[in-house]
Amino acid sequence: MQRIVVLTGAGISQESGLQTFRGEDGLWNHERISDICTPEGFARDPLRVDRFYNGLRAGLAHVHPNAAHKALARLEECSSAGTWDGELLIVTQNIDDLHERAGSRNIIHMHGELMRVRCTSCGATPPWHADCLPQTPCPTCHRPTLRPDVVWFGEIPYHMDRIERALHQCDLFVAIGTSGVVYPAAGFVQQASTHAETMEFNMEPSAGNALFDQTILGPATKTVPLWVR
Ligand code: BJW
Repeated sequence: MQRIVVLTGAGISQESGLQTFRGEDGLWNHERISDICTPEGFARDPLRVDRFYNGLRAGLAHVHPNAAHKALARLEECSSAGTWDGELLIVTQNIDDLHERAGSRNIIHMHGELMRVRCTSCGATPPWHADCLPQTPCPTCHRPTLRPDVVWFGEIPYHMDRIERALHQCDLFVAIGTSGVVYPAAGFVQQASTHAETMEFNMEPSAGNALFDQTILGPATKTVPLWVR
């Protein structure tokens, strides 16, 4: 049985029409990270942060999974159908839902999900609704303590125990479309490379490129389907 962990970043959704963070026309070129992507920024101006994520939510409604998302979903399907003796876990840093819409099921959103909100009182993560505001009561505990279900800088990403276990047990670690500058995800290749093969798919070598056994450069919609084929 082959165990594969695939780490995805904003680059896999770029050809669906979603902006990456750090590219030439990246999201961070128009916003200060400290205003949007930190708990302090949200405490200072929750409406501004809400506006930012509402803009991303609106954009998400108009995009579709691309050939790279679909290729990964097909690989998982081969495992369920018994035509491949393997197991695929997608660990995505992305808050979009394009992997799910492509059909992937074994997936961890380590940085949260755009289409959910999180209650800081009870921890519930109900789906986001258009009338959700920072003062809206949580549907579970009724306190007005909802925030975007997004992991900001200084916060601990979700499901780290499960991710660490999967990295420890995998035979192949693949990173797709991530710049390799944000930890802990940027450190996964080092953890996996003690015992597993490692591969990177990107437009250009990422920050951690020297740690990968193999690099495949090019747009993910071309390179990933060729690899999965
Ligand atoms: C294509 C393509 C195509 C384009 N085909 N490829 C100093 C040293 C080390 C660490 C730290 C430090 N100071 C602070 C830290 C920690 C900090 C950190 O890493 N900071 C660095 C910036 C220095 N990390 C944290 O705070 C994290 N928490 C943490 O560390 O807790 C401690 C802890 C952890 C574990 C256990 C115990 C304790 C939290 C990080 C939260 C990140 N959140 C964000 C925002 C969420 C969503 C939102 O607001 O919209 O997550 S930031 C942003 O960056 C987002 C992304 O998921 C993340 C990574 O970005 P990604 O996906 O790599 O996108 P880009 O744009 O950077 O790159 C795109 C890539 O695609 C490029 O390489 C392109 O070439 C490529 N590409 N088109 C293929 N078509």
